[in-house]
Amino acid sequence: MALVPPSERLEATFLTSAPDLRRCPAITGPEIAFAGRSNAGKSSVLNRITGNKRMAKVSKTPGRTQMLNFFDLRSFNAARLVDLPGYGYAKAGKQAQAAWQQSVNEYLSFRDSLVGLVLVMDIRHPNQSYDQELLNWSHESGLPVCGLLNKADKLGYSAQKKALRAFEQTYGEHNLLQSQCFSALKGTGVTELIAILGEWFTQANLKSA
Ligand SMILES: Nc1nc2c(ncn2[C@@H]2O[C@H](COP(=O)(O)OP(=O)(O)O)[C@@H](O)[C@H]2O)c(=O)[nH]1
Ligand SMILES: [Mg+2]
Repeated sequence: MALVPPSERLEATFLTSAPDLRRCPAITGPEIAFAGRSNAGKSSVLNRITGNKRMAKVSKTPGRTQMLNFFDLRSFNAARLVDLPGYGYAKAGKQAQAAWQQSVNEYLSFRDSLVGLVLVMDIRHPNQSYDQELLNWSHESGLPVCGLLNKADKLGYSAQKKALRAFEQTYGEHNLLQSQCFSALKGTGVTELIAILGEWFTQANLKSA
């Protein structure tokens, strides 16, 4: 994968992993969380926007994939990206999945620093059941969310637009939802996603000032 130009990435360094909300690091600033089904390409998206291979490595390290992983952002003062454990991993037992759900739900419900959620989906089959739950929940709780239709390179241009429109129509009422086609492989949508994250961080800083 080619490196993206500096203006098209967010410099980030791994801070720590936490198994649950109680063991998350002390809050220093706004956080944006990344969620998605296992294999939707969450690690690849994070790697692409940070241009940092080590980041994706952390996101893929066995053990850490079931943790909440925190990354400090250089570009925004005291801001962080949080990689949530991927859901629907078939090989994880029922007990592991339940523990996952609990830690993610607690983080999303009670982490005061959370200012936005990026939901990574495969553009060929977006809006699966837990995606729907997260999207409905973010609507009800007033949390800005970006529905990222990843692996756009797997479809032709018009099929991408069609998938995007269908997804947007499903959530027409959700006024805090932005949708974006993305390709971690090709870099499609990187500038747009970084702009959305920047907007959320800026709004958070204005509120806290
Ligand atoms: N064609 C294509 N493949 C992708 C893209 N993003 C991720 N993948 C592939 O999808 C698989 C899962 O990616 P990964 O980032 O590990 O997914 P995660 O489980 O959600 O973290 C890997 O084989 C990636 O190479 C993309 O934008 N386009
Ligand atoms: Mg991953």
